[in-house]
Amino acid sequence: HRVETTFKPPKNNVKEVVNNGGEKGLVRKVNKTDLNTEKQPLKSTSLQAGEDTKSNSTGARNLAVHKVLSLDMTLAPRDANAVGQFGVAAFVASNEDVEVRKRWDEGHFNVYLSDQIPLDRAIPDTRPDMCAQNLVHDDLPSTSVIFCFVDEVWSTLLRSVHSVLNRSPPHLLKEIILVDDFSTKDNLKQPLDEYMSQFPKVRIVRLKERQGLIRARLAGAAVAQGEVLTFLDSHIECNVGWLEPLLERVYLDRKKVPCPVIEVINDKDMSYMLVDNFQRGIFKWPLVFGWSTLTEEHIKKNNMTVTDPIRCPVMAGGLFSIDKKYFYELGAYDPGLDVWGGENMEISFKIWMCGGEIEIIPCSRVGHIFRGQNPYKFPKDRQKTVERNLARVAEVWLDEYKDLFYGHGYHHLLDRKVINIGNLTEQIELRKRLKCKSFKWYLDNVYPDMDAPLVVAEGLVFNRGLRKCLSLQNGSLTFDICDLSKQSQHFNYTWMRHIRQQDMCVAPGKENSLAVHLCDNTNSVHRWFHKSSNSAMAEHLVTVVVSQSMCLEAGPQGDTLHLNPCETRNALQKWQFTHYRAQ
Ligand code: LR7
Ligand code: MN
Repeated sequence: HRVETTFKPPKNNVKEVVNNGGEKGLVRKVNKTDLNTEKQPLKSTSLQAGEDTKSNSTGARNLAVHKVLSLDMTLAPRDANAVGQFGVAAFVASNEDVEVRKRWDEGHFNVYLSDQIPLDRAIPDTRPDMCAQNLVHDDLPSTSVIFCFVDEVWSTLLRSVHSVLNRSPPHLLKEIILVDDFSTKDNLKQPLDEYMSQFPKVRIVRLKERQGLIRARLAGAAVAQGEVLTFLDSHIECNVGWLEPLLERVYLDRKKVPCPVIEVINDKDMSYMLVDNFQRGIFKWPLVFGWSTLTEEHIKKNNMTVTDPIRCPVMAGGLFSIDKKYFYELGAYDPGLDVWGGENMEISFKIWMCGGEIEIIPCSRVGHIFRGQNPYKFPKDRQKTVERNLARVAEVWLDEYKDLFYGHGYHHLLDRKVINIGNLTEQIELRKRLKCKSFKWYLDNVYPDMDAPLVVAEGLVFNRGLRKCLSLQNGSLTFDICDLSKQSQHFNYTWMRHIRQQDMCVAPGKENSLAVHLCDNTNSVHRWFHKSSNSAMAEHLVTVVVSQSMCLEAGPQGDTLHLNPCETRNALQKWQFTHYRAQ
C-alpha cells in the first residue's frame, strides 16, 4: 500500500485555458494583456491621527503607514521580447525536444527552457485589485529570507533570489540566506559564491553533510539576523508586493504565521499561472496535505472578500513567515525529522495547538514550480523516510487520533521492531512545557469539518449465518444469543484493527482456537481485517496467522468459535457490527 505524498498545486476551476501549452484546465493562465502596466511608484501616505488602530507593546500609537509596494521593478524589463518574459508560456522549437528531454531530470521540469528565460523576468501582478491600495505600517519588522536547496537548477535558484531582491522593500529585507544542503553540482559551489558576491545581502551557508530540508532550515534560522524568518523553496518567483502583507500580519500579532498564496510556474512552459481564490490548506488521513475551497456559506457568513486572510488547518510547508523569537519559543522544527516531509504537519499542529494561527494572505503571492518527482536523491528510501517522519508527528501531536493515522494504510509502522522512529522524549516534553491544547481541541476548533471517528465500527458482533453474537465473559470468548443490553457483547472495531472490549483484544489462540489478550498495538496478530461491503471478503473477519489468512468462523452447532481458511460464500464466516462509523 502506497500513500500519495507528492504535493499538488492549488485548484483552478476555470475551464478556459488562455494558452494551452501546459496541462489543460488545471490552472488559469494570465494573458499579457492582463498585465497592469500603469503601476505608480511607491508613494507614502500619512494618515490623520486616530485613523490607525494598532498600538504597540510600549503603548505608544504607530500612526505612520504606507502603501504596499506596487511597482514591479521588473515591469520595464531589459528585454521585452525575451523567452518567457512577463510570465507567458514559452516554447521550444520541435528540433529542441531532444535537449528538453535530456535536461528534464536535472530538475524534473523544463530546465532547458528555464535556462533561456531572464533571471529577472517580469511576471503578471496577480493580486486582487484592492491589494495595491492597502496600507501597511512603516515600522514593520525586517526579515531574513531563507532558501535551502540541494542540487537546485542554477537558473531557477537565481531567479528565486532575484525575485526577492527586486520585489522586496530594501528596508524590510535584512538578508537572504542560502543554505546549501550538501549539493554535489559544481556550479553551486565557487561559481555561486562568485555570483552572489555582487549582492551584499546574500549569505551562503554550506552544510558539511546532507541534512535534509528540515535541519537545513534550522541551520539557516540559527544564523538569521532579521526579526522575522521567511522560508521559501528554491524554485519560486515572488510576485509584486509579496512581502509587506506577510510582515504586517506578524506585526499585528507575533503568533500569526502568514503564508502567501502559492501560484504555479508551469513545469513545461514556465508560464506563471494564477489559482482560484478562497483556498485553504487541509489534510486528509493519513496526514496527506491538500487544498480545499471555502464553501459559499462560509464566505457569506463571515462576509469575506477575496483579500481577507484565510485561516488554514495546515500549511503546505515551504513558504511562510514567522516571528523568529516565536519560532524558537515553539521549539522550531523537530530536528529528528529527516530529509523531506511531515514538517509542515508538525509545525501546523504545533502552531494551532500552542496558541498561534496559520493564515493564507491573498495579497501576497509567490509562484512555485510543482514537480512530479524529487530531483534529488534520498539518502534512504523516500517512502520510508516520509512515513517515519509522519509517525513521529502522529506520536507527539495526535493523541488518541493517532489511530486514524495508522489505520489509513500505515499499520506496518506499528511494528516497532522493524520501524525505528527514534526518540520522542524531547518533543513530548516540549508539548507539555508549552501547555499545548489537545488534538481534539484542534479538530473541534480549527478543523471542525474534518471527519475523525475514533472507531471504525462498534456494538454487537453478530454472525450472519447463525444470528448469534460474540461475548466476552470471565476472560474467555463465547458465542451467545444476541442481547443489546449485555455489555459483555459490546465490542469496538478500531483503527488499529482490534476487536476490542475495554483493553482486551480478540486474538488467535492455539490450534485455530480463539483467545483474548491485553491489546498491544505493536503486535500484528491482534489485527483483524474487516469490511462491511464492496469486497470479496465482505463481512468476514480475517486475521493473518503465521502469514496465512484465516477467518473467524462459528461452529455449525452454533456453540464454538474457531479460525478456518477463508471461503467467500461461507455464511458462518460472515460477521457484522451494529454500527459503522467509518469505512
Ligand atoms: O534534502 C533536502 N534538502 C533540501 O535542501 C530536500 C530538499 N531540500 C530543499 C529543496 O531544494 C527545496 O528548495 O527544500 C526545498 C523543498 O523541497 P521540494 O521543493 O522538493 O519540496 P516540495 O515543493 O515537493 O514539497 C513541499 O513539502 C515539503 C515537505 O517536506 C516542504 O515543506 C516543501 O517546502 C514544500 N513545498 C511547498 O510548500 C511549495 C508548495 C507545495 C504545495 C502545495
Ligand atoms: Mn518545491
